[in-house]
Amino acid sequence: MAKLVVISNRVAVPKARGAAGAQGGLAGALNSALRKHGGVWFGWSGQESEEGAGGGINTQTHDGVTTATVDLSKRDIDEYYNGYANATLWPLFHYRLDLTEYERETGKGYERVNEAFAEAVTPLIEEDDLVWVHDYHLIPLGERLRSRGITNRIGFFLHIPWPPTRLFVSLPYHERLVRTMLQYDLVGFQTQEWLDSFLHYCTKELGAEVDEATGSVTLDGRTVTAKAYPIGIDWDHFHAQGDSGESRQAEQRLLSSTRHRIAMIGVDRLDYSKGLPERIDGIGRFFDQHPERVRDLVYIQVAPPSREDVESYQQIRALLEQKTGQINGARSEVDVVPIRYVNRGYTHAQLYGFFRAAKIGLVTPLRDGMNLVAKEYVAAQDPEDPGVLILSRFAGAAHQLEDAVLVNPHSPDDVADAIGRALDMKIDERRERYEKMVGTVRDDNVQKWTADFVRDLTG
Ligand code: ADQ
Repeated sequence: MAKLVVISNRVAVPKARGAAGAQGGLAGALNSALRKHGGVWFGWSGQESEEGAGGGINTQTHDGVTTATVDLSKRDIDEYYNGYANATLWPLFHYRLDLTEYERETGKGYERVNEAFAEAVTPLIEEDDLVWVHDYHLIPLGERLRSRGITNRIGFFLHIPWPPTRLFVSLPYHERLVRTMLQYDLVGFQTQEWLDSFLHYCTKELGAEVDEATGSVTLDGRTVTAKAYPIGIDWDHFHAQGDSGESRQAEQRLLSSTRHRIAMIGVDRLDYSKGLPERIDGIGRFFDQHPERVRDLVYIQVAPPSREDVESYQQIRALLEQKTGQINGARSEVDVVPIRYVNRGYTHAQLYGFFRAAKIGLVTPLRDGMNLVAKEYVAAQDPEDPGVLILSRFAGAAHQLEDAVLVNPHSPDDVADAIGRALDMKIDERRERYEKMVGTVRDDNVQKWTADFVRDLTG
């Protein structure tokens, strides 16, 4: 069986046995795929050093999986990571032209780091290895590997949306970027919608020959297959977390602190794509329309900060604090505070407990490649007395979870109506909706996602 070489911006260095449970779904699934095939996981260590990626590779092996990491220089982190990846590609791919920065210098930094990654990882790739590159940080990496004579099968998976052609063409050198993608053998997207946008671009802007039925894209004599592979959660691992004392304690803690009120929960990285201020507006609208229901409902927002070096992320944090403060200021009583805003992360075991205690899960990104929180919320429900998932139509997950209460996250009225519906929903309807969703959450899990991609990459 061919060895697998996984390449991503960051590497989750596997902990020694016993501590492995602390890893998230994606890291766990990639680790198990790497263990199965034997393999290497290459990427940035998360550390800054003066020499950067040229300073050498640090390798570690645990449980049959080798991780190989390089550091980045301050300039690389500024230009490649905070700059082009997170201030240009991330907002653009989430349809936020208003937040997208176009700087030639950061674009050069992006290409420089991709080149340095290719240089560092090439000696690790042996004949017949399968190479799997992840996400928007590393789009041109496959082409950089090809230029070094790597002829192995190379696949790429995009974890975030692919924007419509009309938005995408605002990116300077967009054609150059997409042409590099045609150097892969397999390109994966989360949903058919993002795949369609990609194929549309290839047809209209590159004049490529596209077969929509098979996803094959041919240009200048090279053919790449593009296909949708919806990512899922690690169902077994997540349920094992739910069985722990830590999880039950978290559930009890939430239940006893909310007492007669129904808890509604949101768990998101603090990111403008997650629609947090818009969500708070929807909750505010609900309380405006039903002031008495402040005694029925408490909203808990768990949002640990991320990418704090990027200005738009500092702004979103300030805006969220301001909006939450306004509602709490206007509607709190001595014994009732409508919104609890928690600025930290929790373990998956604790999140499982919170999800189970919360009778409404509110997941309203303005745009999201998939959104695993929606799937985790469903997975954590009590089948006999499940809660209600309110889900944005613009999350990739909405394509699979059609029986959630789907909302337009831009409309405070729509979100407010959905909250009212969820609060009053009878047990029969809650069960019916849950039963329709839980099968796909369980079966279309992260192991299936990994196996499907690797099977197609093997060809
Ligand atoms: P993210 O944008 O990070 O992922 P998501 O898919 O929701 O979004 O995954 C977040 C993960 O982090 C979940 O497992 C969640 O439980 C965890 N998490 C979130 N908040 C947390 C907190 N406060 N404490 C602890 N854990 C927390 C990107 C794309 C998504 C895509 C995934 C996977 O943006 O669209 O679904 O990759 O491909």
